[in-house]
Amino acid sequence: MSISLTRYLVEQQRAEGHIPSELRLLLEVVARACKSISQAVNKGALGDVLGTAGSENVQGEVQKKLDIIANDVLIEANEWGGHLAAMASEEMDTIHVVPNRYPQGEYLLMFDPLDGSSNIDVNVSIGTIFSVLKKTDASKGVSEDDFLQAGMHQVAAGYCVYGPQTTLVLTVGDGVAMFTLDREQGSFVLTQENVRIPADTKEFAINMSNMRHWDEPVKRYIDECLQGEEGPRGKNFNMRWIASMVADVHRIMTRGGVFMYPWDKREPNKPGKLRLMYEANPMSWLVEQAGGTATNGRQRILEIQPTQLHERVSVILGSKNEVDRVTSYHLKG
Ligand code: AHM
Ligand code: MG
Repeated sequence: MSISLTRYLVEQQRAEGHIPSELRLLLEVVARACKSISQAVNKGALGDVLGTAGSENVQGEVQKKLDIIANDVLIEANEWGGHLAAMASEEMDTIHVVPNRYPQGEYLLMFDPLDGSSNIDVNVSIGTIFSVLKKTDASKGVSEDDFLQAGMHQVAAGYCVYGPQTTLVLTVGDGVAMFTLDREQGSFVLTQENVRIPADTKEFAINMSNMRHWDEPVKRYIDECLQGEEGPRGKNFNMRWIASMVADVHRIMTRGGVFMYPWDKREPNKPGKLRLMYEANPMSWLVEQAGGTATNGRQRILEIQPTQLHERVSVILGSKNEVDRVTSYHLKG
């Protein structure tokens, strides 16, 4: 008998006490929004959803039509339910406070509505990443400061990958569960529980074209992998790079591996390319919940105290023994 996302969440709420009803509602609404986004993604050229929108986001990146569509879907789905105080997104300069006409809840939702945007027009996997926090002071109005909590305070995190299948991957702090969208039923069905990332791997993911800009510890690690059986690692490695963090992390969730988007010398003043609050934090929590590790090379990502909504971070995550190795190379250097 198949278990729907709704049933899984109700059972979590009942048996484990992990999910208050407001959070359950929030997660169901996010899942519903992901279904709509999946539909828009699937239409492609037939739905006039490909190409650029002719605008830039706060980080100076050109926005694709689907970036904006996905952002709007998530905002519209979530603002009226009474479970949220505010939302923040890669595609919005500042936070979106729930309008006065709707009741305000205590939760804060952050998302990268469409991750891996460069893959949209070429029909390669993309995804949505989300992270949920709770306001620390329920008696005050919501502001951007409420969002600036370290990742270890997340109460839920997940992503939805729009690939050959649409798969929602979720944690509420009790391990990681995967749900596959059954398009005939219109619902997400539980397809894997207790997802575990093996501690060892022979696969790494990094954008090799940036090699000349990397820092020494990253160069050393990749160089040792490339030497294969004849090198210090004594085994051959395989490489993958999808240019969509969601798809790369999903592969790691499924069969292990290490993913890196490290700091590099192209823009030395930026700590990295990926964003801490709505990319690195949710992915790091999911990875840790599946037995993996996530650091910025020196520190556990979930312990980083954010100072800005859109701040960036260096990311090394996945199979524990590999991430520990890369981290140790940084700490020794
Ligand atoms: P986006 O959120 O604007 O799509 O950018 C983030 C993406 C990640 O999904 C992916 O790992 C990385 O950027 C790819 O970068 P690059 O094009 O440098 O390979
Ligand atoms: Mg992104």
